[in-house]
Amino acid sequence: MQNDLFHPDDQDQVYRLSEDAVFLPGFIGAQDSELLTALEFVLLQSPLRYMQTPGGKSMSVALSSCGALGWMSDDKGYRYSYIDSVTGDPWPDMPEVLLQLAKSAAQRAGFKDFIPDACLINCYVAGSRMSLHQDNDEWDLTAPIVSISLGLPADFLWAGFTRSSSKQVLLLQHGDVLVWGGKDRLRFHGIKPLKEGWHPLTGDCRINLTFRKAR
Ligand code: MD3
Ligand code: FE
Repeated sequence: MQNDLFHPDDQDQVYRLSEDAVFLPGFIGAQDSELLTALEFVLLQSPLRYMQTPGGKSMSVALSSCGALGWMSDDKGYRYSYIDSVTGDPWPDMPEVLLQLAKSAAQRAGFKDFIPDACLINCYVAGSRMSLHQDNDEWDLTAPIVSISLGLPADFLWAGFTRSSSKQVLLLQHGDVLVWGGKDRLRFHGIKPLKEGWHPLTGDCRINLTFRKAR
């Protein structure tokens, strides 16, 4: 029988994937519903939308943002903007519960004083995928990226520093957090096509939040 008194909660586990990459399974814990409620309010102001790649293809992941800066893609390329081009307004404020979780995850992973100015919201349904890429649209590549997974599970692929480097797979589940900084900030990564399913809090989708210092 498992010794419950001395068995650490899932929430306290810290796995180092690489020198500057940390996996915090279940880090979100019981704050999940509060977080999703805050997110619903954000998405009422800047709804999820399917963006076009610079090459003119529709992305299979629906996107929005909150915080001072939001990420966008169109025929002119990828960039951060202070204005949501769909609403013509600034992006919604980053809810305090999201900001504090991102800061505490960064702290837990050993990155002090992380102050994100952008939170990208990715929404996956069955079949949605994100092909292998690097995140390099940010001004300050010394700041880490904190990612929170919610809802349906997905296979996350992470590789080295070239597209053809060998890949590892990590199953990301509801409440899991990843932090990528320092030497690991420019690793190639992606998400395999989402499998059909149902999650009590998000229904038929997976939501991923990534907190960044864009400027
Ligand atoms: C590794 N999102 O929005 S999160 C993205 O699950 C993105 O939606 C994926 O890749 C998703 O750009 C993966 C995990 C993640 C985020 C940023 C990283 C891994 C990273 C930056 C550098 C290296
Ligand atoms: Fe990415």
